[in-house]
Amino acid sequence: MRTQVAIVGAGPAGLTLSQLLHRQGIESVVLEARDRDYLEHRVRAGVLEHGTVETLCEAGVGDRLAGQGMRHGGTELRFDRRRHRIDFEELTGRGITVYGQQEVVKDLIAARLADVRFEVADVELRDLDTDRPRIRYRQHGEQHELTADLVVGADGFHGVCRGYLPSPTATERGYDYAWLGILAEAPPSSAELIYARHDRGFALHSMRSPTVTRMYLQVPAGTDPADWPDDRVWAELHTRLATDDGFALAEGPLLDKGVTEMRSVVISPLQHGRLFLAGDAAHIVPPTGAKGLNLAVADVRLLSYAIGEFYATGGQDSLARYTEDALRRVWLATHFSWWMTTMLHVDPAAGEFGHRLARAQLDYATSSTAMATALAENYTGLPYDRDWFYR
Ligand code: FAS
Ligand code: PHB
Repeated sequence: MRTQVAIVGAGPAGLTLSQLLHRQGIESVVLEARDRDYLEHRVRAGVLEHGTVETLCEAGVGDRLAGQGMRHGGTELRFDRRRHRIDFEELTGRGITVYGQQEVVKDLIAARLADVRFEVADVELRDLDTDRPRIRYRQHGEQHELTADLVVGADGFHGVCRGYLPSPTATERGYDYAWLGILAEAPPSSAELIYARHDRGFALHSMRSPTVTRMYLQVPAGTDPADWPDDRVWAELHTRLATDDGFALAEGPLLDKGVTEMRSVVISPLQHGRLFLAGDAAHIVPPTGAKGLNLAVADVRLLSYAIGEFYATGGQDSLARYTEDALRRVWLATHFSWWMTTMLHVDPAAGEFGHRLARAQLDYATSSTAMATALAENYTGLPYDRDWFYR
């Protein structure tokens, strides 16, 4: 088989790129290890930056998002049992949209179904340093080979494509804590997200629909979800989210429970010959700033500009500078994710000095318009237009 762009991975990065290229008349084939049902039910991110929403709508896959996505004009920081709203609209003129990652993936698969190969295995990349790279893979027991002009590794942090970079560096930082996430069949108890710092740890109240709430608790790294029976989860959420003005948290049956480890990793370079990495294959961030999914979309928006130029003019300058252009935004998002994480989580290793610094940042972010604007600008999303990327 032959195509113009071969993409490994049908997550948000791979599927969004395939759709953006399709809208430019550029062919692609997406190779995916899992089956469609798994991808469309994997519970992950929930917050879309304004740029991500714009990108999906411009790409022609925003109809359900426009109808079902929940638009938020702000968020709440909660500490000392008191509420502090950060008004995104007033500070930046923009908001965010809450719409589950699995819904984004459903919309993209529906648009790209003819060009996605599910349940592939043994993906191997070949001839990346030539102008005819090849991908060998197996599907349903048969061996296949796909030739292309370009290969994009969008296969997530545990994928194989990063392994084809000759000598990448990984700049990283670990955290001594993780998130226990639950999905509950309960109406959200707040119209907007609540980020709470309590002496016992961080808690986040998010949502997926008017009847489904998504919440997280800071737990020690390596926590086993089995150690957190439902009643213990609810008791801890009530404690950490309590306010003096009587906040009431609605309970309901749990639909999902899992632990997400927290790490920051940035790979460099993001390319080798005709191979380009995007999304979690290239970087991961702690979920506190809601940047993972949005960074993946920003990467492929940038790649779609460079690939479009390659096919329109034959020029390869933008492809050659992809790493430099992508990592500028990746490090801004990595910094914001680190700042939100250290400000809102109780880190035993940080001691009293670290605790006081975190409290000072919360006090400043909720009393200074300048600092609140910095938070709002990062949270709702940095610009995503071509000029900003190539500034
Ligand atoms: P993905 O990992 O989504 O997709 C990669 C795809 O490649 C997968 O479908 C995989 O099956 C496939 N693949 C892997 N190896 C392959 C191979 N060898 N051959 C073919 N296909 C292969 N982000 C947030 O912003 N907020 C959150 O709350 C949040 N929660 C998360 C919870 C969990 C448990 C995890 C793991 C991540 C979470 N993230 C969150 C981050 C997450 O949303 C990612 O940023 C997002 O999925 C990145 O998208 P992709 O880069 O497309 O990678
Ligand atoms: C979610 O709804 O899953 C979510 C929201 C905000 C975050 C992380 C996760 O910062």
